[in-house]
Amino acid sequence: MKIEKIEFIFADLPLVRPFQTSFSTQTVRHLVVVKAHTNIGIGWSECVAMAEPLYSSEYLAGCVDVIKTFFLPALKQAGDFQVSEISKILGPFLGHPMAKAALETACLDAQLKSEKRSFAEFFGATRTKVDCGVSVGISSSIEKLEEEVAGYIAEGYQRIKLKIQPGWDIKPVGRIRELYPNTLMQVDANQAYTRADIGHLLQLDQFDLLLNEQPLHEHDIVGHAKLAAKSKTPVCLDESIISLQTAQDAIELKATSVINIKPGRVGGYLESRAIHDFCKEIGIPVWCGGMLESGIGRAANVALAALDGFKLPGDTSASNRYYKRDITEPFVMKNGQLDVPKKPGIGVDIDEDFLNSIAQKRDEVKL
Ligand code: SMG
Ligand code: MG
Repeated sequence: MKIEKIEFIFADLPLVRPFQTSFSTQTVRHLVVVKAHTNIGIGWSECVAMAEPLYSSEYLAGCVDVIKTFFLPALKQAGDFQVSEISKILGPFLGHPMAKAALETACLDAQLKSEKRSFAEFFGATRTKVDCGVSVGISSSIEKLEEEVAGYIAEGYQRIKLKIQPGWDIKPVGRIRELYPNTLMQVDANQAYTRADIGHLLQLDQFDLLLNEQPLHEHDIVGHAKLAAKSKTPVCLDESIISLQTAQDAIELKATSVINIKPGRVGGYLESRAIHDFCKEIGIPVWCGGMLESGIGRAANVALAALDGFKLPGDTSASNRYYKRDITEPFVMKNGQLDVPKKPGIGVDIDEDFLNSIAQKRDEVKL
């Protein structure tokens, strides 16, 4: 295939409630939607980076810049390429997995639409529905947290992930565990602790959690291994895993026994599938993470989560957990599950009128 033009649509989607993590409070999802015009048709994706480099070193404006300045000229020079060749063509450019993923996904959508195949079919998905978990932000009080969690439980979410940080951990987690003794629960600190906190983190073992996600700095693989050696709660890496290689290394070093796969963080869906395949082979459970995606990214994530090795409910929540109105048809949860899109490509339609109505800025590159 060949890319003829890429449009970047910058748009803001307000969240239904603020989402506080150990590194920020978001009230709006700043989106960059990518519309790729190719010789075989149009493909869509969204870039999952945040507006600021707080979750990882990438940020939206930087992603658009690296795509325009380096990735598109390299793809143009490559001539006719296959989607499976994109990561190799872009390989000389270090880092920037979220930017690479955005470009690869838009091309994959165009290709699969032209072949009338869905993402799920292309991945080799074995399920038609996926189990939903929900990620619950840090609250202003334990009472507010109880209220929010009660709402999600009533809606049918199958797993609760509590965001934690120093000063907001043992007490809130203990209270939610007390209220819901049988609910699947896990925690995520987004790197807010250090090795000096290992003793403190071991107190989480009393709550029978599914996993403890990325408690330490993304580069502290040895620290995670030290924690894992002492902890009954499985350690799960998120930010540290940026490729199949880093997943293999972290597993070998016993720093992680569960992996959160986020396609943007690892450079795309093809690398995600490779991590899934490797983990399935060696019996490491994986689950699908989230970056507050709009329906565009959610559709592809749900298709990925339908693969066999995704053993735990993902941060694949219903659209209404995030947005009053989405830029695609909404994902609606039924019995704690979302349907895997069946239509070609990402399998959802973009509401371009609505997207245009919330667009703040546009950029385009003709090749
Ligand atoms: O998409 O439901 C979602 C958010 C899930 O907690 C979530 N994501 O570290 O796993 C994580 C965070 C990263 C994004 S926070 C802005
Ligand atoms: Mg995480």
